[in-house]
Amino acid sequence: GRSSENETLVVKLGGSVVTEKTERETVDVDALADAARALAAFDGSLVVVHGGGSFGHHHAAEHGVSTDEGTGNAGDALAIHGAMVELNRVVVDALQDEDVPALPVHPLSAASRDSDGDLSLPTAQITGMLDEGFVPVLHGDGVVHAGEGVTVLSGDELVVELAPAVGATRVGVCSTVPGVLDGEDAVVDRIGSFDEVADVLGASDATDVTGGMAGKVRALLELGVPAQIFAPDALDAFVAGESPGTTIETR
Ligand code: IP8
Repeated sequence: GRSSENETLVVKLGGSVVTEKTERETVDVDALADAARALAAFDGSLVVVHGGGSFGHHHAAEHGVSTDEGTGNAGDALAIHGAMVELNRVVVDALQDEDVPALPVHPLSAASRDSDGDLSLPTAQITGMLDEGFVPVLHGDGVVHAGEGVTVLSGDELVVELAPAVGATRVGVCSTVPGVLDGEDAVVDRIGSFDEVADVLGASDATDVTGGMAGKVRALLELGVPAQIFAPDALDAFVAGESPGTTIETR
C-alpha cells in the first residue's frame, strides 16, 4: 500500500462502535480490539478520539447535562467524567495491546467554553505527543462552561477542533452506519456542499454537533481537509488511504 508516514490522521471511534450502547458501561471488547488492530497498521501521526456510548451518555442524561445545559454540581460532573475516563483507559489499553503507543488526554482537565459556548482547547500537549511518536487518545467529556458549570463536550466537536490544530491530512469518523445515506438507504459517495444532502439529512442547528448526521456533515464541511464517514469494517481501508463510506470535502 501507499506510505502513510507523512500523513496525520484524526480518527473518531463512535461510542456505539466501542461500547454496547444498550448495556450500561459495557465495552464491545471484540469491536474495540478490531479497531485497535486496524489503527495499528498505520505508520504516520495519529490522534484518536472516542465517544461516550453506554459510558458517558446515560450519566449526562441522568443529571440533565447536554452541550448547552450544564451542572454546577461537582459530583454530577465527576460521574460523567469518571465514566468517560474509565472507557478511555480501556481504549488506551486496547491500543497498547496492539503496540500502538497510545496515551490518554482528558479534555475536562484542559478545555473550557466561554459564555457563547465557544471551545478553547490547548493543543501543545497533543502536538508534543505526536512529535514524540505517541498517539494521543481523547474522549467526549465534561467541560467547564462560563455561566453553566460543566456541559458536555462531544467527541465530534473535539475532532473538528483538533484536525486543524494538528495539521490533519485526513479525518475519519468511524460510526455504526456505513456513511451518509440517501433517501434509498444507499451510501452517498461524496458530499461537496450541504445543499447536496439537505433534503435527506433535514435541517439542523449548525451549532449542535451532537445532533446526528446533519450536524456532523456541516461541521466536517468546514474543516478544509477531506473527512470520511464509514462503518467499523472499513477502518482498515481508511487507514490504508482508500475512500470508504462517504467522503466530505468542499469543492
Ligand atoms: O459520544 C459525549 O461524546 P460523544 C460524551 O462523542 C459524554 O457525543 C460525556 C456524554
